[in-house]
Amino acid sequence: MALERTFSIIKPDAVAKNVIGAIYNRFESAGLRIVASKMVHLSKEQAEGFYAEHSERPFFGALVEFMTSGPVMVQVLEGENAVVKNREIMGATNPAEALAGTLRADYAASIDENACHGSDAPESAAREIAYFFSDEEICPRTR
Ligand code: RTP
Ligand code: MG
Repeated sequence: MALERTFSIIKPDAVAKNVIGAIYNRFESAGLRIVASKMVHLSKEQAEGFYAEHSERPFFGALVEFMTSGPVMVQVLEGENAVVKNREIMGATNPAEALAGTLRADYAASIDENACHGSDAPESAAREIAYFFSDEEICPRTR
């Protein structure tokens, strides 16, 4: 299978818990490569735009407030089947339902503060990557 890219966020709760390195280790151990990365503190406008598909949902205000509560790490992950693989590494949205050994089982406190984001399809991955990174900021493997 060809290489695929997905977009990932380590959310403010996980950054505050000081587990960026531990989470990067999970990605790398699963064969995903970090090909772009930066720390950002999202503005309200950035968070609202990123989660625009959820703007009519009852949890939208709380989601935006949480996502702007502290810095996040945003990254592009590259590898075979990267979208699905990252979702498997993350576990279910609600940590109470996440399988043992997944990021959300290990690091998330609740469905509202659930440690990480991962694109849910190749199309959303392309849109989300472009939301945060220019082409020049992405450094694919060369060796
Ligand atoms: P994400 O987009 O953050 O990777 O999470 P996801 O695909 O697993 O879940 P999604 O349905 O896209 O929801 C986005 C975020 O909104 C919050 N949420 N709260 N209270 C609720 O019922 C509820 N449902 C979703 C979660 O924080 C979820 O990550
Ligand atoms: Mg989602």
